[in-house]
Amino acid sequence: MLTSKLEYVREFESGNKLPNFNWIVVRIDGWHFHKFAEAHRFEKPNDARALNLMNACAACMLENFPDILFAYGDSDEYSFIWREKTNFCGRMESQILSQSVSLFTSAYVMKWKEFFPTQDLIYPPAFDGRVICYPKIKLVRDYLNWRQADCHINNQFNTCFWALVKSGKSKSQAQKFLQGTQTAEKNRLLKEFGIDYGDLPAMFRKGSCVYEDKSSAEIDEQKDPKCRNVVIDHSDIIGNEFWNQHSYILSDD
Ligand code: DGT
Ligand code: MG
Ligand code: MG
Repeated sequence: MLTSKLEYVREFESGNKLPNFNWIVVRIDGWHFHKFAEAHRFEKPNDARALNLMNACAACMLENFPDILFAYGDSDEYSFIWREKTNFCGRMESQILSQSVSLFTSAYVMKWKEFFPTQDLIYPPAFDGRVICYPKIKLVRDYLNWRQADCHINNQFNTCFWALVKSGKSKSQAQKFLQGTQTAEKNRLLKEFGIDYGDLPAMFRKGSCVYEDKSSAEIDEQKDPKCRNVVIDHSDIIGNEFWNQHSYILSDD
């Protein structure tokens, strides 16, 4: 009796159902990771342990959420592309977002020791998240192009910045020195420090892609058919080659 009388409070709940026939992108980003990276002694400008941990969390997302088709990440961020026709959580934005952020964060904490065996996790990391809907596949491709281009620009800048700082310049001098420089000038500068930009690990230059590999999946009768063959690589996703070779990823029906 009492509960039915009180149920009217439910009507105050607001929910946002994401529009049908839209690809859903969830982007997660580390909260104040400049501070978190410092506190946990991340190597500069790229800490392979931290990036591999992010990649393992992204793989965990694909293993747990079958409607995620593709993920791309670099630095402290990851973007997840959900099937256009997903009906996960009835397409309710707050549920998709909160489940994504909470699973990613708990995986980050659970897997920490595996990637940082000699560094304690000294305070709880947090991630923010946002949802973006794209009605056309071209927009999804352009979104991914934008994130990979951003990874390149940031990585090239950071590599130059830390090379200058290591050579004795102050942080503000290094910042000033790099102001307005173009890609070719930055590459020349790195050469002077004995760094060939193209030789840096692809994970630093290109970021990471996580997806289900259906092309080479061998039929393993022991394996649960629901279990996805999730792979991580550092492909160039701006060109068409990757998408021509993996056309099944985004053409999912
Ligand atoms: P936010 O996202 O507004 O809460 O603030 P931040 O500090 O997370 O800034 P953001 O997301 O724009 O930039 C990522 C920060 O994370 C950047 O300041 C450096 C840090 N970071 C990410 N990956 C690495 C790494 O591999 N090594 C080091 N040293 N720092 C990293
Ligand atoms: Mg951040
Ligand atoms: Mg970030």
